[in-house]
Amino acid sequence: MSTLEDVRQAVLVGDEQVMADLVNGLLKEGTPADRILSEGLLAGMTEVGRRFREYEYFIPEVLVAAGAMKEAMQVLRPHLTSAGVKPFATAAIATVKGDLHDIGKNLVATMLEGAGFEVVDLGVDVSPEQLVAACQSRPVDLVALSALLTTTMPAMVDAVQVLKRELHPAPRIIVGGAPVTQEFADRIGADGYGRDAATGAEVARRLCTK
Ligand code: B1M
Repeated sequence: MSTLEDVRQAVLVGDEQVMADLVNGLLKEGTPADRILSEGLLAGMTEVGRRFREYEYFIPEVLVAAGAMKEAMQVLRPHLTSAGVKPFATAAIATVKGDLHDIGKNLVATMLEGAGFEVVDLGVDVSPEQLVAACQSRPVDLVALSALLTTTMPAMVDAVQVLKRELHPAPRIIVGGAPVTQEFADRIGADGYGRDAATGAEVARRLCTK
């Protein structure tokens, strides 16, 4: 029988091999997917962050932990999203220029899918011009931007400015990521802010219902 603590530990040691079995085991026993995400995977990743900050972990350890998290998400994703529902809006999601962090962005993408969006994932290190081009190539109702570094927050400012200047009507814009706050979102003219992936999806849904 697997436990949420086993999942947390597997993230900490970056054990990709056991992830699918652990997550499938918990799902079979009836553990809700959102608890596996928050109390297993995210709890592990938070501890990885603390160890990285305090020089107990270095980049290789962080990368294997990220690999284990990704492996688990392959199994968990279909259980977090509702199947077969017609998308109620389209969201383009990206990590801003200069920033390569994608774990949080991928979670937000999953939650947006779960909230009924069709999600176009533009990846990481995405420039304002790429965002504009993506919005011009198909109808996009919402742009979701992630930044994990204080040094890439200015790229978020640029992205919001360029999207609002070039697109009429501009899509709704929601921002998030560890260094991003509601106050920053308001200051740069974003329409919404998500503290975490679940809140982000709720705010996104509200913005697109207005
Ligand atoms: Co980096 N890194 N990293 N890193 N990394 C951080 C962010 C850092 C806080 C670590 C630290 O020093 N304590 C620090 C930033 C410091 C700062 O700017 N204040 C840092 C640094 C410095 C760096 C490098 C510069 C290190 C170096 O090379 N010297 C470098 C930069 C590379 C670059 O981007 N150009 C770097 C590299 C890396 C790796 C490649 C090794 C790896 C990324 C792997 C990957 O993403 N594929 C990595 C990782 C894994 C981390 C930590 C440990 C974990 C990040 C993570 O995935 N967290 C991180 C420390 C930490 O955060 N504790 C750290 C789990 C994820 C689920 O959380 O992304 O915050 P997060 O997403 C959350 C919320 O923020 C929110 O929802 C999610 C939860 O529900 N959210 C949104 C995110 N986006 C949202 C968008 C929304 C709404 C909500 O709406 C659109």
